Amino acid sequence: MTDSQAAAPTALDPRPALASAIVDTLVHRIGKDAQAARPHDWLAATILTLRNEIIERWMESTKAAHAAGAKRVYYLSLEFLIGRLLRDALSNLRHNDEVAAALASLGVDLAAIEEIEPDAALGNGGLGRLAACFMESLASLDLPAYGYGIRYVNGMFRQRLDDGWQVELPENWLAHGNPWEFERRESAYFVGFGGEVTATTSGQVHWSPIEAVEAVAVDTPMVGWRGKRVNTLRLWNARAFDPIKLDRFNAGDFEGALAGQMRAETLTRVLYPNDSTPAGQELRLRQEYFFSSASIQDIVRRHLQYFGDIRTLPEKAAIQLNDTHPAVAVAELMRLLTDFHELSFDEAWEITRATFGYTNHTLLPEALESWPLPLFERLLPRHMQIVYAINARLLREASKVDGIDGNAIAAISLIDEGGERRVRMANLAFAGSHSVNGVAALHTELMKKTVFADLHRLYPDRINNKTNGITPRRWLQQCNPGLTGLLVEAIGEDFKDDAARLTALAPFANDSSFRERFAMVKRSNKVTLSTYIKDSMGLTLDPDAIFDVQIKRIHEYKRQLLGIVEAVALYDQIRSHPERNWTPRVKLFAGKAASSYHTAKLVIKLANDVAKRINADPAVGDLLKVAFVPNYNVSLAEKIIPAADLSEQISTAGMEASGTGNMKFALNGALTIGTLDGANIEIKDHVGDDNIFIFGLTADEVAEKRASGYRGRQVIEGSRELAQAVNAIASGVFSPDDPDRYKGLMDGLYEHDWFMLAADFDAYAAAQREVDAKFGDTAAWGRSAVINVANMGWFSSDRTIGEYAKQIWGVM
Ligand code: CBF
Repeated sequence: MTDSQAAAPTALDPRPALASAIVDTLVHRIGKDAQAARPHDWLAATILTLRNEIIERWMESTKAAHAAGAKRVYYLSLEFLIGRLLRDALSNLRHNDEVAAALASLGVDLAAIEEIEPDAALGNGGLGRLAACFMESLASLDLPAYGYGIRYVNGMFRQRLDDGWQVELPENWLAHGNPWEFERRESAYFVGFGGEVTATTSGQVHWSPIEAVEAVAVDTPMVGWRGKRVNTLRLWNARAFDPIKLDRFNAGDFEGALAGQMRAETLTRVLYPNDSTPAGQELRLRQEYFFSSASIQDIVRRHLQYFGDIRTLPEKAAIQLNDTHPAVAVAELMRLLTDFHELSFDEAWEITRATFGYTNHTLLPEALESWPLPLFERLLPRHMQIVYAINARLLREASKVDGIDGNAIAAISLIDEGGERRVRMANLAFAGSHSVNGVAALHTELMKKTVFADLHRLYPDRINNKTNGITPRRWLQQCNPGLTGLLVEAIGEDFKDDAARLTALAPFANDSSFRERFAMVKRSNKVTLSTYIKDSMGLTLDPDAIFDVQIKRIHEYKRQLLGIVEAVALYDQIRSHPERNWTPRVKLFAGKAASSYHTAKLVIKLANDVAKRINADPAVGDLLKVAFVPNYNVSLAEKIIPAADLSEQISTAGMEASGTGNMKFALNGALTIGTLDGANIEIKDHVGDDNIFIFGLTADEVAEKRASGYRGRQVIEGSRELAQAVNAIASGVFSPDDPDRYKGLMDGLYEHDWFMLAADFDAYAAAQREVDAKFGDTAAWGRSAVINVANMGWFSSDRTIGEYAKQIWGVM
């Protein structure tokens, strides 16, 4: 397809009138003239003008799906990390140049206003960003779909570093309003909590909640590539039914009069409240039920409106549970089918199972949600009954299968009976779905062998793999226009419509003049990033150094600590052997730690302490620089990834389900240094062993070591480099103001080393020296970088969504 086949002209045309359309919007919608307008006004006016076209396409998409009686996909996710939307929409509608020119004619810089758009951070990390990539791919593949989630008033916190310590500040993405969203007051649902359940003699069950809130839909259009389709992201807002109790207000009890509204608003106030307190846990379960219930009611309402018969739900609706957060939706659909539509339990169960699919995103025990049974029962008494009924049926089925013994029954049960009784949401999601998928090949195999081993024995056909993907629109075309332009020159436009066509680039890996231009694009991206870091952090970077990047949530299993300890060891080596031909290196870290995760916060502080000392040491100069870039979010990732040479994907093998950052870096021509974990394995298979640096223990070896009672001490004492680095950190070399600050952290490596940092250290350091050598060989590095780009098309989320669509949802 060529540009002339881009989005057909509609509301924005005739194009020369675009500038006056924007001014008209500014005057009539924002209430300002061009002289008085501030940058935020221009941003809103631009979005509102562009939105006119989007709305028309949105309506067409909805009508077409209706006319065709199409099956719809419903993606339920507690997180949608959508980031900024203007550049995404402009680029997908191919209006970048016209809008930039129109704004320029008004003296407004498009890039500058794009930069002030708030980063919608309605998610924590990979799972939420995946949901955003999936929404974009669903629209790009022209599949009718709705995303359902929560409209958090404060998304993921803003991270500030105070003397290297993380400080969490509220993220106020709605401060200037949100021109993308549409409140749908008519799509509002009653969501109840607590109370009691009664049954009539005829068996009719009635739940009378003691408390209720109204869930009100707020819709955001999700524009697909070339504007082919526009789907809906429907986020729920909570409202009290009775926002103000006038009698109490008039009696002078102002707080009491507004308490209901406050309580309702708390539900959608903040993303993932700190759930370490009982009050926080309860809020989290309330959030999960709130959005699941509203979404299921909305899906059932739409189905009945369009198709009339609830029994045909699985033919017309595929509901995907993004992890266990919406798992209570299984019980909610059962409740609606049995209590309101009067289906038998068996029939309701058939329909439910045929409608739901469940994606598991982690095997970490702390992320496999379970709720204390008394809490679940108190908040959701009817659902508790349904969970018991499902469990009885499940355990009956299990007891008929050969080889399923008492232990297996206990593991399959929806109720964890070991210690405090808890409701297991992963088991509920598994039992209530016809498909259960993992997000990378290794992760899926480990699901079968570990957490779901017994459920897998019971339902051997249910678990399947769908390796994650990323949208190449945002993660190549939008974030890296330089590379995109070069690719178009080399292989034409086809790859924009089908990322698999990137393979056409492979022969260019051997073309030295192409490699030179490729290197120039990378260098220019590095200069841009260096300017950003200079402006925001005051640190000067050498764009000719290797940019070695680890950006992701801070977690022990992701092993930022391994990267830091290796930086300390390298620092030591450079000082001890200044005569060696060191490859200049910039080590960049960024990421947020959960507010209650003290070790992760200490790792951030350590990275900053190490950076402070190394960056000030004239003995290393430009040979080594370390920076922890604050407030990691989608927009920052869009700046850093195109500038990276080396992508750090160094999790303890078996612990990262997939990773998606790994895909974004490789697509932008960075080489990966990584373990055989998650999707790194499939990246290695696609780019080839010579174009990736793999090191360390395998998942099986990690499991064996743990089982054999491994401790880090012996390894540390046997590795001079590691021992020196660990001892320097432990003894306060990097924390002279508080010499014991990292003693406990380092003692942990000696005593248990659960994450195998010591065990993998030497292999990691050796791989880094291979990196140095290869980076020094410009031709070899360039060849590998080009081969990476050429082979990353498979990791497009279009491929992933295509697999879900065909194999799980039956919509392709
Ligand atoms: O599947 C998407 C991502 O999800 C996580 O971020 C998660 O929250 N469980 C995993 O940790 C990632 O490995 C995975 O890529």
